[in-house]
Amino acid sequence: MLQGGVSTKRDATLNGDASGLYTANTLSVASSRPPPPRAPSNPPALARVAVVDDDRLARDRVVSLLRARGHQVTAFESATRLLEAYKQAAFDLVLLDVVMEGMSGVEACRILKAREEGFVPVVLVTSRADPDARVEGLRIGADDYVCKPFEEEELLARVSSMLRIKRAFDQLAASRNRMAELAVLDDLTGLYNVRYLQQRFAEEWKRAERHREPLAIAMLDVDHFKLVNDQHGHDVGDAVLREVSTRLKGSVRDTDVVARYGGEEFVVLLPSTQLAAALVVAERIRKAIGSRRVETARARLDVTTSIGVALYPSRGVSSKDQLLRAADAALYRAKEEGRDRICVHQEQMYVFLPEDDS
Ligand code: GH3
Ligand code: MG
Ligand code: MG
Repeated sequence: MLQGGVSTKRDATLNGDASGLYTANTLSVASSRPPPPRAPSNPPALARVAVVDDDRLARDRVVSLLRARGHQVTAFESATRLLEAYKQAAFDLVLLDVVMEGMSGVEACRILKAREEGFVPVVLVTSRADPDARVEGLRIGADDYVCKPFEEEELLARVSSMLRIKRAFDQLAASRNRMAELAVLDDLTGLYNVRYLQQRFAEEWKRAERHREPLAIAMLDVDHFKLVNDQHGHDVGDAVLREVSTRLKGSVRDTDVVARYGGEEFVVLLPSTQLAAALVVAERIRKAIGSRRVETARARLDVTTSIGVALYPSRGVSSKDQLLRAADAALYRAKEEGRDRICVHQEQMYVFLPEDDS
């Protein structure tokens, strides 16, 4: 019987070399999803426009002008109403009358611009043509202004120009998000890269220490992978790594962190996970990769992995580097014990010799 209630199928032998490792070779199943991609937020060519004016005639004129151009227009009779609706609705442009009963357009603009939710252009529509009023509007963050009475073509031209800027801004924001995503992903497999792993590992370690929560780590290495490259070529090797990554990702929860550690080596961080649960996950991974042949363009291959598991807290593990080294030592032992198996670093120092599960 192993610690944490995981039962052995055959016998558990005390390992006399005090290495703190045991190996296992048992089974179970499950699945999960990779993190969802972030959707870009391009506004449609036809925009969602908010028109705010306390004068009904002036408001209706702008609304019908914009609707005639196909825009989706919502009209508000006061700045307060706009601000209430603004939390739920997403607008691509706001046209704000300046002189209104209650809250002025300038004040509403100041409030809108203080929110950091991407870029939504605000155009002030003002009957105050004096330069001071215009300067004040622009100073508090308005993006443009139109003087009343306005030419319809001028208003439409300013609306188009603002929407062009809005679209450019959103495209830039989307590609910046995509770049940030790519910066943390491994090119070949789409798993997290080492840089991201190190950052998350540091965070998860701090959290585990502070809240006295367990943190498990599994380190995997594909067995005899060099043979795959040698016998079938590097591109088949790459395809195998991609398929291994897919099966690996499909075997863990969304909250677990799966990274390519280098070459054919992978690391899974399992936050808030005790030893018994970590073993179940490791076994699920081993089975997901090894129980079905990997199909590539030129070959169907049997692929197996060796997995080292370590847990914080456990004896001899008082830093995150020690936790990583413990998993690495356990992986090394799994290789030594014959590959296609799990080895666990723990204080009881058991070597587990499982029943043949084929
Ligand atoms: P073991 O069971 O002891 O792990 O044996 P192994 O052959 O898997 O280990 P070894 O470290 O000798 O070989 C790893 C091989 O992985 C060698 C290297 O060329 C290959 N490799 C590393 N990165 C990539 C990659 O991105 N694509 C491909 N196709 N091969 C890679
Ligand atoms: Mg290997
Ligand atoms: Mg290796």
